[in-house]
Amino acid sequence: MEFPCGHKGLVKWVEETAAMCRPERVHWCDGSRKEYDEVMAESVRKGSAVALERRPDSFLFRSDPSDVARVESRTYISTSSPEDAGPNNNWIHPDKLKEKMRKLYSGCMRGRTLYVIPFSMGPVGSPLARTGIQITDSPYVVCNMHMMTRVGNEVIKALGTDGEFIPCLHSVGYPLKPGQKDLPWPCAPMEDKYISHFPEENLIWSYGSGYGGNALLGKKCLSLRIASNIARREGWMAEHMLILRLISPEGRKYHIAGAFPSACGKTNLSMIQPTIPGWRSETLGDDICWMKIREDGRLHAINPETGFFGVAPGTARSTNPVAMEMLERNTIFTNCALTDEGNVWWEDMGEPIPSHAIDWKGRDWNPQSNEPAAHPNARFTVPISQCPTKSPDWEDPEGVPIDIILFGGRRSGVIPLVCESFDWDHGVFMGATASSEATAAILDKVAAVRRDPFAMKPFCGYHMGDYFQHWLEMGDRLGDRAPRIFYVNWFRKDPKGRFLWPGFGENSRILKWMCDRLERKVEAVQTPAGLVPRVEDIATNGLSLGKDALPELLRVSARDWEGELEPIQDFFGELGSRLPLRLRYQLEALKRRVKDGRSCPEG
Ligand code: OXD
Ligand code: MN
Repeated sequence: MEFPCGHKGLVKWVEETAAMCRPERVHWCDGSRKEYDEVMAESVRKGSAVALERRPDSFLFRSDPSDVARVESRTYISTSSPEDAGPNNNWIHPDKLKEKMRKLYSGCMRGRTLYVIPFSMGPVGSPLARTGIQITDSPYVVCNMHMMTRVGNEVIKALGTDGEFIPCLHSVGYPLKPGQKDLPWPCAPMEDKYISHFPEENLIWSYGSGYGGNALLGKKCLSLRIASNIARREGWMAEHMLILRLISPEGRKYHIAGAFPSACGKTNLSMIQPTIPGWRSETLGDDICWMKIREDGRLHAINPETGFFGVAPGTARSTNPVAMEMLERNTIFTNCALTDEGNVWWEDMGEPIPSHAIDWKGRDWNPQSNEPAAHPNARFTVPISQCPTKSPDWEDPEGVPIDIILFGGRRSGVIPLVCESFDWDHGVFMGATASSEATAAILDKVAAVRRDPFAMKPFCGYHMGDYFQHWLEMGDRLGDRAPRIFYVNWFRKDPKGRFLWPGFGENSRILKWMCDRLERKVEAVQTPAGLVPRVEDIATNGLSLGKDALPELLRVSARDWEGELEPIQDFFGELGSRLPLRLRYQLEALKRRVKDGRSCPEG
C-alpha cells in the first residue's frame, strides 16, 4: 500500500479499514481528470456503464432494481441516548450497530479496489468548508464524487499532518470470491443495508447500497445529517436548501435560500429564468446550503457541493431549459432509458418517444410497454461548472448574504401562493409546519398531506424539537439582520383540479414581490396565515391568468385553516417536551387568528 499522505490519523484509519475489509488493492484518489477517465473506462469495460454515443463524455449506469433510492428505513442516527436522535430518526445504540456492521464489513471488499477519496465540502480553505475522507469500493461513487465534491490532492495538502476530517466508510457489500464474475451493479440485500451516522464522533458508516445519498456520503450524510449536528454545536446552520441570486433591473442583488420537499421543483427554481423584464437570476446551489453569521451580523451561505444530482424524469426544455443545456455533455446518467441511437431518454423529457429503447432494467422497451422506460428516480450527475446560469460567485469562500428564506410545499388548497411571516418566530413556525401532498401518481388520488419540517425530515441528524430550538436561537442572534421568511405554494388548484398558477419562470413575479417587500415598496394584507400580497402588487403583465385566479391563489380562508390546526397539534405532540415553548405559543396565536377570522363575514 502506498500512502501519499503524512497524516498519521488518516493513514491509520485507512490501514485499519483495509485490514477489516480485505480489498485486493488500495487506490488514493488524486481528483484528476485522468483518474476519472480511467475509473470510468474500467466501469465501461466491466459492463457497469455504457458510453453514450450521442452525448460527449457521458455515461449511463443501471442500478440493481432493489437499489434505486435513498432507504430511509435503513438510515440510522446512532447516539448514546435514543432521545437525542429523536422520533424523526431510526436509532440503534452505537455499540450494537457497530458490532453488527463490523461483521458485515469484515472481508466485504474481497476482490475489489478500496478507493480513498479525500474531499472537501465547500471551497478548500473556506471558513465554512469541511473535509471528509470517503473510503469506498464503488467506482461509480468515485466518479460521482469527482463531480459532486472537490476531490484530491489539494484536500490532502490542506489537511496537513493533523487536520480534522470526517471519516466516511462505504461498501457496496458484495465481496467477490476468487474467480467470481462481478455484477454490473453489486449491492447487498435490503436487510443488510445500513446508512449509519454517529454524530457524537462525526462518523459515517454506509453498507450495502451504491445509490445516490446512500453512497455519495458527502451529500445527505455529511452535509446534512452530520453537519446539522456540528452546526448546532457550533452555532451555524446546515440546511436542505437551494441558493439563488436574483438581480433587479437596477442591479440590486437579492440572495434567496429555499427549502422544499422532494418533487416541489427545487432544482428548477434554482435555475429559474425570470419572465419579468429586466430581472435576471444566477444559480448557486440546488440542494444544500450551509449558513453562518459573519462579522456584518448577517447570515452568509455557501453551497458545499460542486455538482447537481438531479431527478431526470420531468426535466425538459419546457420545465428547465437550463438543465437540459447543462446535460448535453460530460454527464453521468443513472437508471434512464437508452435509445437505439446511443442517447438517454426519460418520461416527460419533451423529446419524441422512442419507438424502441432499453429500459432502466436493461430490457427491450417500446411505447406499448406498461412500465416506464426510466425509473421515476432516475438521475443525472453533472458539475455546476457546466450550468449556464451559474453565478460567478458560486465558489466564493465567504458565501453570499441571504436576504430571503423560502419554505414551501405542494398543496392543492388552503395554502396561499405566497405568504410572509409576521416575524422570525412565525417564520420558524412556518418552516416547522411545512407540508406537502404526495402526488396522485404515488397515492392514486388520495392527496395525503405529509409534514416535512424545513424539508429536513429525512436529513435532520438529531431531535427535531432541538432543531426547531436551534432555528429560534439563530433568529435571536440575527435580530434585525435576519433574512425575511416567506412560504410559497406554486401548486394550488381550482375546483376542477387544474393548477391556478403557471409556475416555473413565472415564479419570478412572486420573488419580485418579496424583494418589493424588503424595499418597503408594497404593503401586505394581514391574514390568519401571515402577510399576503394585495392582488395589484403582483406583476401580471404578459401573463394570461383567469380574472379570478390571482384572488383565489392569494385567498386565505379561516375556515380552511381550521382544518390545519389539529394535524399541526398532533405533529407537535410527537415531539414531546423538546418542542420549544415558543412554537407552542405560535400555534396558540394561529388558533386565535383563525378563530377571529372565522367571525369575519368572509371567514
Ligand atoms: C435529493 C433528495 O435527492 O432530497 O436531493 O431526496
Ligand atoms: Mn435533496
